[in-house]
Amino acid sequence: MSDLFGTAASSDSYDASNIEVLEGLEPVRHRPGMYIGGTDERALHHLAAEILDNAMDEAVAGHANRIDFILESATTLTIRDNGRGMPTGKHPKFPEKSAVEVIMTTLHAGGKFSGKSYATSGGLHGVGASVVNALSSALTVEIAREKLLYRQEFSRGAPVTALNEIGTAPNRRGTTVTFTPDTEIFGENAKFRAATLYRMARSKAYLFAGVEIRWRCDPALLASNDTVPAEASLHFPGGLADALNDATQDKGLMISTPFAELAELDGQKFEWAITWLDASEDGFFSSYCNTVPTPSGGTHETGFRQAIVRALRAFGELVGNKKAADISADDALANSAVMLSVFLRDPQFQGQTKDRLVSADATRLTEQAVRDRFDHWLSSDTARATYLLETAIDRAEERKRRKKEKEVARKSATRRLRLPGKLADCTSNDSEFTELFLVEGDSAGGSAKQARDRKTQAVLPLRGKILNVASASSEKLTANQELSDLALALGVKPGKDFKLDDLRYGRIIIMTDADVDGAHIAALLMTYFYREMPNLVEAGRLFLAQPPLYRLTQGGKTEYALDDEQRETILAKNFDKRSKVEISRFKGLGEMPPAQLKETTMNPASRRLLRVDLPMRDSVGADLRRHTDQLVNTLMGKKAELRFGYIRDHADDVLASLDV
Ligand code: 28F
Repeated sequence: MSDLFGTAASSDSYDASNIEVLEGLEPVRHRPGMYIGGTDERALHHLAAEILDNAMDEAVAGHANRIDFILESATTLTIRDNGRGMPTGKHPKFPEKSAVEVIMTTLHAGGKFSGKSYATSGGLHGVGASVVNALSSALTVEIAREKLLYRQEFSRGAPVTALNEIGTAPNRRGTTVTFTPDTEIFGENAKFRAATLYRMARSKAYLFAGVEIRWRCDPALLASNDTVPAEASLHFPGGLADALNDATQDKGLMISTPFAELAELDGQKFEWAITWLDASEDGFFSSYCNTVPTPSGGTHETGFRQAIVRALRAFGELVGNKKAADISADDALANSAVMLSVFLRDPQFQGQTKDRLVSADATRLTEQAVRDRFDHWLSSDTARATYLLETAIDRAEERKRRKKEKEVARKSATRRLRLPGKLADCTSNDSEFTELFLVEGDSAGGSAKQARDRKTQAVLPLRGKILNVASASSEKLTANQELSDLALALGVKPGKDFKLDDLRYGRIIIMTDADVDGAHIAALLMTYFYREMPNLVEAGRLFLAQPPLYRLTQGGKTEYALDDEQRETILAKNFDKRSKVEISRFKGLGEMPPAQLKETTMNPASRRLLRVDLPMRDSVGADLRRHTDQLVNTLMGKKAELRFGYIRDHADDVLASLDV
């Protein structure tokens, strides 16, 4: 994002022109939830985190090394850094306003996300100061800069004084923000909890060894709480290794010293600490980006996990342990306690509260930073490495055993369920990769059974017209043998007891003849699935096979066409006009030689499938179900006049699509 006047501002020679001003604060007070995720106690403490992030950014950028974090009372918090001090110059675009006022009263005011003033910052959080201001009944900013002391006061986002010079600051500098969250917004939740703030300050201090956070709290607020001191100096040169020891001090450990290091790659920083706990303990994975917690994980965690499991597998290979190849990241990290903190130049976050890192290069960079060092750590103590590896292998074996048991249970369950006799089942039990083809009539069923891959493809022939569930009574539905056989073959109960996990196949493929009857049966089946197993459709498990209608041959060359239109296109484009092209039309799938049915319609490597999806998904949003129900009733329901009306209204779309 370029600055307003195109002046190339380096990180230090910041001036007011770097501020991109985007919009006022009204929306923040109308919908605070959009900015801080709610107005509960958690959201209240988010205000403190925003201001602390700004102070931390100044420290991480190397301009501050101390932050004061003072809980004056349950409703007022002061945070101070000894950084450069917010810029006090006039903002060129608003000559009547100071840069401070612009930063504090406009949303997204701040060059932070343009990365000019800060090499790595909370980035998206860098716009927090104005949000805190809008949601505080009183907020004061004090700035010590260039030996002068300035102060400006605000209430609910609006300035109540100008930025006034109030004295001199001969030997200090930095920014102080004191604020009282607005009870109009937070109601009775507007009380800070000392323990929450203390943990927040301590967590930040662990994340950046270059800063000391001085905690102070009104003793009256500590009452019974003995884990929170009234005063503390929070400074951890040991970084995450200290943090991890602190977090696991009362847990049984599997190894004595954690694997903890800090690496710099491409000007960005990667710090981590991991240890493994006793099997009885629960592990955890705490990750951060630019000192901002990423509770929903993300690409940095992915990279870290890959490094650990790949290094363990490589160690296994080194010591000739063949089973090492089968361990997964979950096996390698089971019962582990991990802290991972990365500092990236331009982090990309996702999710409602932006708590998931999605920066693509973070995976590669984090893996690169960790992998070599973990290789080294493993080979520096092979007894410990072997212990870790064998524990991971035990987990992999356990996992495979459980999977086998589940498959055997499924197989026996379906045997108990007495599958319909006409179902030609597949041999694989891994429902993730198996498919059930629904075909009309026994002759098509015969060809399909010959053409299929017996390991992963099952075939269920259906006899004649399927009941139209959109117009049939529920008694007729339950009495219908075809449909109850279908549900039995799928291993599911239709209707409200439907569970996607019960499905015996990963995909259900409707493979009817490429003629009008086939299309009608497909429509009846889709109506059945939509009405009786909507989650199966929404989960994208229902497909339409695309059998060809024509075969075109000329000499040794053969092509297939789905319909008249494609036949014309292929004729025009792929065949030599000078000699005759033999065109034959397939009566039905039963007429098709199995080899061709396989190649054109069933083989995943060469076929094309149409996934059945709900219409208008993006245009109707939430009431998608209502719209779809209406459409299905119109097209398949009892009232023929609705159908005719729809066809009349949409006939020209159909004609247009046929290009007649
Ligand atoms: C208690 C909270 O907010 N500290 C801050 C600075 C320093 C600069 C700055 C802040 C618009 C957005 C660039 C000064 N001189 N503590 C804080 N310290 N903001 S907030 O600049 C604001 C600009 O990013 C600063 C030179 N460069 C930056």
